[in-house]
Order: sequence, then structure tokens, then C-alpha cells
Amino acid sequence: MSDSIFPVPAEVAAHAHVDNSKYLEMYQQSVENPDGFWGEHGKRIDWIKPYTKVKNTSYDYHNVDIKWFEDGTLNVSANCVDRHLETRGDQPAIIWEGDDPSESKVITYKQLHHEVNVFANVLHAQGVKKGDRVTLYMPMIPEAAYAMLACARIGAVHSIVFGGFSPDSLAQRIEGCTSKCIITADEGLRGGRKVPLKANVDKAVEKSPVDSVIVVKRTGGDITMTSGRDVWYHEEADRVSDHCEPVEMNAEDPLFILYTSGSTGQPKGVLHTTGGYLVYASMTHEYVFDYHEGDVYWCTADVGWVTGHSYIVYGPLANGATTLMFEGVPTYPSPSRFWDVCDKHSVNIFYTAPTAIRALMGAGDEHVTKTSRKSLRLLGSVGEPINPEAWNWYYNVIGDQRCPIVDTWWQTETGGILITPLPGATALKPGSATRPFFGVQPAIVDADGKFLDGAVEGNLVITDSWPGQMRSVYGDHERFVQTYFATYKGLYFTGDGCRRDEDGYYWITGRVDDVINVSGHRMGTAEVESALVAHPKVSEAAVVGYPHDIKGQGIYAYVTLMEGEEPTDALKKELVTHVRSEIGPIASPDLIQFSPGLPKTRSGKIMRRILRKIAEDSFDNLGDTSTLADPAVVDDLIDNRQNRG
Ligand code: 6R9
Repeated sequence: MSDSIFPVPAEVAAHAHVDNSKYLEMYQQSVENPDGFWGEHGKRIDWIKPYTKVKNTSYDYHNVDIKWFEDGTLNVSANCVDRHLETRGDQPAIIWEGDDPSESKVITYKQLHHEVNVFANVLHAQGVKKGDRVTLYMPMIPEAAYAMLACARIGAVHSIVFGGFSPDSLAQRIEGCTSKCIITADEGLRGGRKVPLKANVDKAVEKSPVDSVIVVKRTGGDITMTSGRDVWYHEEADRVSDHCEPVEMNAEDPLFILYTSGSTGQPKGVLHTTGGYLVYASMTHEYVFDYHEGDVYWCTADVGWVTGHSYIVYGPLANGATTLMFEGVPTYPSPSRFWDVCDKHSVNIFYTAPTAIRALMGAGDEHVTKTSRKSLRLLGSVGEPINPEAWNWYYNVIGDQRCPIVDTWWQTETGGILITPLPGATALKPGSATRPFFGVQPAIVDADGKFLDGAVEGNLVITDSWPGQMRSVYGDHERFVQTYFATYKGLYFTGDGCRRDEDGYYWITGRVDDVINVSGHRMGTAEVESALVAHPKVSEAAVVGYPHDIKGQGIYAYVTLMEGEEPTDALKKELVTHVRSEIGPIASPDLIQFSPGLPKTRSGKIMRRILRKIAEDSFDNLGDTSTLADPAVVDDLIDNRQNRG
């Protein structure tokens, strides 16, 4: 926690779309009269048939139903591409920076239009129709954006699976939404290393067969093509026309599905729809980043995560912005890479995750100070709480004390940013996401759902809908209701803990459920546990998060072996490899402790609270242990803990 306050500099307020009094006025209007407010701001995008209804939403536990602009029709790709042709056809839409610093290219809106039309026709030629699901398993190359927009153009629903997921995870997500077509690349390239995307797809489709696999050539590496199923994108592209009429979609037609981890085993297919999502993504992009015509904007996320969806592709392109897309990693070929790229492309707005900031902070200031960074005007943070040390370094060293930092809190489920400073309006406090965006009504409740007023800490809920909100869990509306609206009936429960200070600022304290946040990636502890117990030598496993200097949280696994198995270091390595192949490298346990027993209640429930404390190396105060079936288990766990401070 930090008490320092950074007032809005006069020049920032003068440049910005809104200052503080304008923010207060607009915020009040947005919550008092959502129909009027969003009815007006919904016009920021182009509608084929304008809406006459705006908000029609119910958080009633027995009837959760969320609709925005429900009688309007539009096409997202026409909004992100076609409508800019007349005014900014020759302006860069995408600046692509390759993994190798010698590789980059600029795609203008005119070129983007051509590429998206061609890609849409290739999809058609593969038999993809409106409403079909298409799985993308792609590296960070422009074709990923073309493919997303091509799906949107023909009304197909994309489901992007991050390239760091294993074939098994990919198979599960293909099956989850019964997609019949996959778009991938031969290989990805990150930090000089190749990622075997097509080979992973081959393994995944053994389990979950599909009709067609479209392969974009990225590295030219050796891969196997199965005839009758696999096609090269460039060959198909040569066969089709570059005109594809955008399909008229209803505002509430699905735009995409994105799987995310929750507190239970199976990942959920978060469903976002067309109209409200685009209005919200584009409006937040403009106001939160104080985007102005001509700015070069860079979000370092991967399109496999929601941040990449809303703030690399849909928000910026709907606004006619220039969005930079980066294939590589922050430390390759050197820890100066981010700042070299900022200088090379004159980046004005830069949006990244605290984990990257912490990693670069550790590499030393000299990698930063030798770069100019003069083009930077605004910095953003997303994905996890940013600790004040990292915030200060970002502010002082990266931004030369010149650039406001917008610490943006949101979730896959929320579609766009919900709590954030607005650069011209909000005085900053390091570590606080500050105040709600227009139309967002946060509240803090206690364990029983009682509203807490004033400066308090508790669980963060949102009391009413905003246009970017997810509409359902794909194919399982009941799971949507149970996950988000059952804990506190009538309220959207975020799963996050939160403190509100005396100025009404919100400070997110982290997840209060069994979700951990590793390098800004959400991971369900239950998913890692089920991967571990799938190993023949493991009898039981419990996974918790623990504080990690760079990742924010690391993965700590307590593992009980089958009778007669030896607890060796070699077996630890084998288990790590096993989890990587079951879920993907992002789920690798950082620490494994072999434990003959786990602390359980007499009814057999694992007492995670105790495991968390031991993993945090703060076991002096374990709380109430009187319900433990066998208190001796805890002493053994403490003696053999892996995270000694
Ligand atoms: C956009 C995104 C969502 C979870 C969320 C919270 C954490 C995200 C944060 C933050 C503190 C911020 N989170 N932004 N915590 N401050 N600025 O990250 O979506 O991958 O679904 O993760 O991330 O715990 O609940 P997602």
C-alpha cells in the first residue's frame, strides 16, 4: 500500500477527452439513466439497422438475462475495417513487429480490408457458415487479426486458444464448442524459439476431430499435412476473390467464445456478443487510453487472452487506431526490447502487465535509460495487482515521471475495463485501480452479501449490467448463473477481494476463490490438481498460490504419492513435465512438496487455508486447526516446506 497521490498534470487534463468534473457528470448520468447514456454512446459504432431498445438486463437469480441494443443489427468487421476506408485507408491499421528485430511490417486499413475479405472467403470455401465455431491456435502474426475479423465478417464465432496450451487443453476447447475448423500456423516464434503449433493441432485433433485445418505459413518449418483435412492458407487465398460482403448480425448474436479458468475443474467458455461488446471495447479504449487520432498504440498482450481481443484488435480497430502487434517476448534479444520497439515505431500509448514490469525491473535500469521513450505519453497496466514498487519504477524509469499510469481492472467475463483511472480526470495512487468506468457500479459486500459502506475491505461485486458483460457460458447458461450470480443473489460476483479507501478508490487485493494468477494468467488450482492426480504415481494433490517476485503468484503443489513410490527429485521433474503436457507450460508447478498426508477436516475436506499459509512461509499463525483430523500432518508439512524465507 502506498499513500502517495499523483495529481493530474495540467497538460494531461488539457489534452484529455474528459477532466474530473466531466467524469463525475458523465458517470452520474451513466448510472442514473443508462438507457439515455448508452443510447447516445452506442452511436459511436455503425449500425445497419439502428437499435430502438438499449438496456434490457436482469440479474434476478431465477432469470439472469442480459441484452443490450437488442433490436439493432451491425457487422463488427465492417466497423473495424470498412468504415475507415474513406477517411484513413492509407493509415496504418496494424504495425507488426516480429520476434526478430529485423522483421516488421505495416498494414494499412486498405490492406487490412483486402486481407480480411480474402480470409473470409477462404473460410467460406472451407464450408464455414454463420453461427459455426472456429478455433484459432495462432502465433502473434497479423493473420491472427485477419482471421478474427474474417470470422466476424461472415458471422462465425471464434474461440482462440492461447498457443501456450497443450494439445490436450486444445482438444478440450475444440470439443467444448464443437468447432469443425481450426486456424493455426506451422510454427510460432517467441524469443528465438519455435513453438510447434501445427504438431500440437495434429495431436489435439486425434482426440477431437475437425473437418478442416487452415495452416498459415510462418516459419516454413517441417510439418505434416493430412490431405482432405489440412490446407495451406496461402494456397487457398490464391483461389478466392477479395470481396466478401459483411453479414448483417443482430446485436446479441455471438461474436466470440473465450475459455477461462474458474474455481472448478473445467474451463468455462465465456460468451461475448456483438453490439454491446463492440460499443464497450471501443469506448473504453478511447477514454481510458485517452486515444486521439494519429496515436500509435501498443498493447503487449497475446490475442489468446481477452486483453488481446478487446485492446489489440476490436477496441482499437473500431476506433480507427494504429495498433501495434508484437510477436516476441520482453527480454529478447535483450531486456531493452520493449523500449527499442517504442522508439522504432514512435509508440504513444503502451499497455502491459505487472509481471513484465517486474521482470524488466530486475534486469536493471541501464536497459531502459539507453533508450529514448520520448514518444510515450501514457502507460497502462492489466492482469494482476501492480505492487507500488513496480508502479513507481514504471512511472519513474519507463515514463520519466511524465506519463500517467492507468491501472485497469477487468476480467475475461467483463469484456472491457471496469475500474480504472481516466488520465485527464483521476489523481493516481500507486497500486489502486481507482474508480469505476461509466456505467459500472461496483460494491463491496461481506461474506453474507451485506453491502459495506465507506472505507472497507470485502468481496467485489457489480450491482448492474454494462454493455460489454459476458452473456452466458457457452452451452451452459445454468453454469453462468451458478458461477456469477448464486454467491450473492442479484449481484455479479467478480471472485476478487477488494478494499475501498476514504477517497472511494478501489484497491483489488486478489482472488478470493480457488483461482490463482500466474504472470497475469488465470489458472484454476483444481485444473492443476486434476492434471497431477492423472499421473499414475500420484494419489492426491492440492495446489495453492504463493507470492512470487516476478510472476506475482507461483504454483505450489502438495503431492501425496501412491504407496511404495519414492519421493525423488527426478519424480518432481517428471511431474512438472506431466503437467506441462496435460495443460501447457503456463501451468508448470514452481514448487512441489511431497507430503505423506494433507491436512483434512474429519469430513475429509482439504484445509487449503493451512496449505496457503505454509506455502507463503507464514505458518506462525495458522488459525483454527482444531477441526483437523490429524494435527501431526501439519508439522510434517512445515518441516518439509519448499519456500523457506
Ligand atoms: C483482463 C484480465 C481477471 C483477473 C481479475 C483479477 C486480475 C486483472 C487487474 C487484476 C488487480 C488489475 N486482475 N486486472 N487485479 N488489478 N488491474 O486480466 O482478465 O485473465 O480474465 O483475469 O485478473 O483477479 O479477476 P482475466
